[in-house]
Amino acid sequence: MHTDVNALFAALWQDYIEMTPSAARVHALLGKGQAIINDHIALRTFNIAKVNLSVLAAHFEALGYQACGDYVFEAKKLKAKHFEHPDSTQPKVFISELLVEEFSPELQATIQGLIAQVDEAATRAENFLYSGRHWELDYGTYQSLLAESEYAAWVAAFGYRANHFTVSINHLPGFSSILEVNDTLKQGDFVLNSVGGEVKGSAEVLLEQSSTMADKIPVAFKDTSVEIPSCFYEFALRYPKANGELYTGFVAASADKIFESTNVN
Ligand code: OOG
Ligand code: NI
Repeated sequence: MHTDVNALFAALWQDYIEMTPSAARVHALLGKGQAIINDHIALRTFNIAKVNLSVLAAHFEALGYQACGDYVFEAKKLKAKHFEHPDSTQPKVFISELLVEEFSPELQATIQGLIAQVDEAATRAENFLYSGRHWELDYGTYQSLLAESEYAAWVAAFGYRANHFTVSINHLPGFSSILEVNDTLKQGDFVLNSVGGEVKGSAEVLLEQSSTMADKIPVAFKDTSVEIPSCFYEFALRYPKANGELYTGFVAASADKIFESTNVN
């Protein structure tokens, strides 16, 4: 486990930009050379005890993060929690886990077979949250997972790493609305996730979000190398609650659509 929250995020970021070649262009376009404040990052896993949400969360809890919200995604068969640090300038963390037992016996057997290859000690190692895949995977297995769950296929292909970072529009000089951010991205030739509309959420639910569609990068399978969707960039604008403080939670109906930023089409 890391003992320094900044060192953990620096390592997560280094891994993320290798998976997401367009991240540097997004930064150049929106940040104009200035530092960008991240609203949150997200990680994915399976609900198998060796690697479940709590195992990932322990790495953040050791740094002072606390669980603050629970979310359920019935159709996608996922559960999630979000975590906040006492220092509100640190990014929030959204961790989800796939409810493996709700899928076909074939998918369950495949996932159990992958997780059996994970060394339990590795899940507590300092680098676990950006250690990628701990198993062999052939392309045919990836495709059969994809047919049942895009999420299962993504975790099988990429393992443990941030699947997105999120620009805090509240802290982004020169932009006052999410529409301006989206227009700038589209003028820069980025493809936005348009599932349910380019802007997810509203001022009424205190959170507006948008995201790019994931980059495609070559991934080495056991038998071949294929370009598949890797990681994406998200943009979030938070609104104040009645007490004047910015809302810090997530919105399940919006998150449900953000997950689709790693869909193959
Ligand atoms: C997480 C999707 C949800 C948000 O901000 O609502 C999310 C994921 O794609 O793993 O990031
Ligand atoms: Ni997000």
